[in-house]
Amino acid sequence: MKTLIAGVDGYLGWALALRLLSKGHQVIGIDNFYTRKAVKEVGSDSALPIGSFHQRIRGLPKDKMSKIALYKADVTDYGRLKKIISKYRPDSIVDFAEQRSAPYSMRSRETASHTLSNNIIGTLNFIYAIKEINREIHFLKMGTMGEYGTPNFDIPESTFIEASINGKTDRIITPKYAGSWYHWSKVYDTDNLIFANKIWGLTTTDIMQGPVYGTRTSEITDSRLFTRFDFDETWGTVLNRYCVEAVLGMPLTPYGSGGQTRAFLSLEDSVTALSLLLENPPASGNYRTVNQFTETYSVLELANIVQERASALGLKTEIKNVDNPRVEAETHYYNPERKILPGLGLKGPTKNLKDEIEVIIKDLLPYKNRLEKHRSVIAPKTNWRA
Ligand code: USQ
Repeated sequence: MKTLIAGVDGYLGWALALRLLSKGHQVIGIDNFYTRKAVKEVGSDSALPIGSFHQRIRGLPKDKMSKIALYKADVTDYGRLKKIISKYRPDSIVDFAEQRSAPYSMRSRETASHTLSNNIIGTLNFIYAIKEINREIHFLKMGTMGEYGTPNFDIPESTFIEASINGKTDRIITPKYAGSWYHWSKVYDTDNLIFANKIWGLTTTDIMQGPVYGTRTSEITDSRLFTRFDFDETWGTVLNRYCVEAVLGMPLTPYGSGGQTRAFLSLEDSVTALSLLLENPPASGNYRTVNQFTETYSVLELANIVQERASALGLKTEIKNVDNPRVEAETHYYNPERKILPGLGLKGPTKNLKDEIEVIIKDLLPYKNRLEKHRSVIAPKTNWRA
């Protein structure tokens, strides 16, 4: 299989490239290296050191090195994107090349505008490139569980649901109610993909993924192969942040009362899920919605688990609920459906959450001094209400 990964330099992009290469697939990677720059701009850095992209490729075994090509390219540059896709004519395209931070999107009009234009236009460019070059390319688009918000109904793993309004029944797109401009940008992408599927029959998998945690996959066996790992308030996600806080002896920071429940999965399970979806595309011309996660937890439950694991490793950690900078429900129903990935073989978490947390903390400990330099970027500053 020949797969183009947009955003190949990112947390998931690099880990997926390693997985596909290890399965003998060919990878064409593109990236504009925006995340590296944006993380530096907030005064932070990846907790785990990563080389330049070319250094990373040179660290691969020779047989894998020859199976990956890299292009510095921006997905909003349609001409360049189309040229690369035309040159390689991949079987599948994975799109991670989106501004991925909710807090960044909420900082100002400019960051909201950048998020919406980068994400929506990037996806539109892929839609047009696939339509023009080869409509059989399977497009695997990274959406988010956050598209749905936290509704008081089970979140179905289906694009449409039947609804009755004033006594009349019809099929409607499953309702979405996102919680940041970032999450809304993914809702708009979803609508555009559903429409492109309707008019041109593009074969699409739209992945509704929850927050990912972890430092390792089966391919990340030594530090030269590390993927990036962010922990600052803008670019880090909750469980990865807690692990850094534990390593630094800082209090763990559930926002508000901590009852916010989300659908989590490990980096290992994320790349397993992604490769299963790539190797098992929907029937030609179909659009498929997948809820990608393995377990649900509230952010307070996770803080308790990290505290306990950290303590087993000799790290004393407090939990300190902080004023919630976001506008979100802290007590709510949450029950997303999960059938497609278990049907393909990803039944539950491959590794126990507690063990994974221990692996993350052990991977971070050698870099404690590096993390110390960035202590000040951990506390939340971006306020949704401001
Ligand atoms: N949270 C805390 N403490 C923290 C950080 C976050 O309690 O120190 C809470 C947030 O208030 C929120 C939850 O944890 O309720 C998740 O926040 P997050 O920062 O881990 O994740 P989020 O902003 O939702 O976005 C992340 C990724 C995004 C992905 C999304 C999946 O950055 O790219 O799409 O997770 S989901 O959350 O399901 O929408």
